[in-house]
Amino acid sequence: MNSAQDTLSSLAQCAYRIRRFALRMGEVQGQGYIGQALGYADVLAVAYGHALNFRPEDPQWDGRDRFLLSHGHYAIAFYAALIEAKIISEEELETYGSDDSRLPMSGMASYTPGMEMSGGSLGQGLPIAVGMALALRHKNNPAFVYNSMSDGELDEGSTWEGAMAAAHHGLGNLICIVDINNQQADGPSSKVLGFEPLADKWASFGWHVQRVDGNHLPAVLRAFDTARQLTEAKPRVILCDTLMGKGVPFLETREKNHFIRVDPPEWQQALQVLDASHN
Ligand SMILES: Cc1ncc(C[n+]2csc(CCOP(=O)(O)OP(=O)(O)O)c2C)c(N)n1
Ligand SMILES: [Mg+2]
Repeated sequence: MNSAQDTLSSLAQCAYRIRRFALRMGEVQGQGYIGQALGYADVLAVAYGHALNFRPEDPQWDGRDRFLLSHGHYAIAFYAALIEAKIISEEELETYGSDDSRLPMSGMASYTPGMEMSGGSLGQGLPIAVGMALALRHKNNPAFVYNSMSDGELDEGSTWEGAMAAAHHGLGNLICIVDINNQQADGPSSKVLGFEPLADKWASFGWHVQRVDGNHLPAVLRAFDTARQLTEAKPRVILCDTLMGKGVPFLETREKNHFIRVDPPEWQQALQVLDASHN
């Protein structure tokens, strides 16, 4: 195998383990934002398995790339990635969502190492990321700021204020990742508040835009590399079309999959299906 194939096969393993860890945490609580975790695992694998610069033993290292989980309800997906990143241990996922755990059900910066912001109120990540990117540039710190957000956050005015400010300030150190799963708490995003043509919208706000199949690892990998290597003084956005529940067909087709409760035997079934499709 050449090194590009090595990278892809190691990222496929990483994405598979992220899905497994997320399913295990779901089993611990019997419920959760599982569909999002399965759908976003490939993007998180590329972020934590390839693109981000960080030191697992020192999550506050000043030179680290900042990864903001604006959609705090994706915490289960993010904790799975933090395990892959060796920032938290696999054993710790057994505490997910319980009292005194460092892994609450929504992302909280003061609880979890590697969590840069407290999410929950949607649409806050991009404006915070703009401030961080400005501050890093001011300090001549070459780190990137990644803002990870959901398509539901496109409904928030603060997102577009942040987008406009980022372009105004020429923030080439800011990369925004949008998980377009066409799903929100109240139904399909296209029915709640249509946002297409999305690539044109970001471009007209002054951003460098890429739109990719967020479940196709080679495409996601290329997009992250392109975003990091561009020399233009422009913020970059990667629009990732993903499938909720990806890898577990009976969850891919489940209706109302924003927050799912799964019967106890179904967790094992989900793991078996995932294992079978991976091997
Ligand atoms: C400012 C704000 N408004 C409303 C909510 C309630 N809310 C929680 S999750 C959610 C759905 C948002 O869409 P998305 O994140 O795309 O949903 P998913 O893909 O996870 O199903 C909403 C409206 C919130 N958390 N914050
Ligand atoms: Mg969504």
